[in-house]
Amino acid sequence: MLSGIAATGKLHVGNYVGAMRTWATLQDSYDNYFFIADLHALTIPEAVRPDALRQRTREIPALYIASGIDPARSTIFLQSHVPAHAVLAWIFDCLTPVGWLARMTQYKSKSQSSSPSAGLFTYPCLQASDILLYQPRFVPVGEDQRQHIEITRDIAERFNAMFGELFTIPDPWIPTDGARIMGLDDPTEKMSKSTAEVRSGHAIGLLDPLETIRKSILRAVTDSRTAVDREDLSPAVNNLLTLYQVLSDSTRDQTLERFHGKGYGVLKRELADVASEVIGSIQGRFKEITADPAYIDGVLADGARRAAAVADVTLDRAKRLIGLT
Ligand code: AQP
Repeated sequence: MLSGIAATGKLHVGNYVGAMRTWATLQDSYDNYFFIADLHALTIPEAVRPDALRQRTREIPALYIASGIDPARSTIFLQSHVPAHAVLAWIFDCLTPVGWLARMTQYKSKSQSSSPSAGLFTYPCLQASDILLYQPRFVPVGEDQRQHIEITRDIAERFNAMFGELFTIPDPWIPTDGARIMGLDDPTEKMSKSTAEVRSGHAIGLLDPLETIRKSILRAVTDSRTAVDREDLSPAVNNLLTLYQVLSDSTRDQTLERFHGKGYGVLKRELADVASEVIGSIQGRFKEITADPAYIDGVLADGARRAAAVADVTLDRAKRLIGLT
């Protein structure tokens, strides 16, 4: 199993429930690789702040561990520490039709501003490389990553057909609930790290002060009604209910029964309580983990060694098949 998170901003509750929480739950059943996609953080150069990037590449692995990922059972590493990612990405750049990349919704939405970089266009090839080097069967991700897994499968199949069977074709593993958490300030937009950088009240940051988290939830957009109606949920109220459900480990039915007919204020207060409890305990573990800065460096160095041992073998096989010796 393999997955990762781009070091593009502060991690939020969507990253936790859509991805990290699933990783922690599944980690006992697989051989796991979880990376921090620092190279993907460079695709919009105007947004790169070197000091912040350096800080994130320490903060994110600490949050992985604080969220329950155990470095003894799962390999945690930085993408840029394993050079095979960039080499296989180039091979994939050369065999991926431009039309496949032009269809990617992330490129279409993020290329609207200024002059898009070549990296923003070709990053799906790097992501395919990130995944296929480890030959995973599953990639646990949120709903927004479905298209990326599809292009990864297409690239793997194209390579296998052109040069010989090498890559395992991975399946996405998308949680049934919480796979697409929406912004608290706009339920039509996915909660996102980069939006949170420019809009306060958009996201619930995993490292935000608990008081800020509570305020953001209490101020979350709802709709023109005042109470929960399980037969007629607006996207905003549905988003708050989903967050409550996953953070409290309840079922959909339990959540709907609990809040049906109750005012939005009650839902928000109870969500704020459960979010503070879950995120508060992640923050407590984060504090312990980061008390010794050498600890994370050690985890990343060990992770890079373990990851490279697998990635280099796959890269070597790909190079041989394609004629690079
Ligand atoms: N809102 C979300 N709800 C559920 N899952 C989500 N994920 C992201 N946002 C949500 C999942 O988190 C993992 C890491 O995402 P990523 O950083 O690789 O890319 P992203 O999906 O583009 O995340 P962001 O937060 O929206 O970042 P920016 O702002 O940089 O684009 C993935 O498994 C993703 O599905």
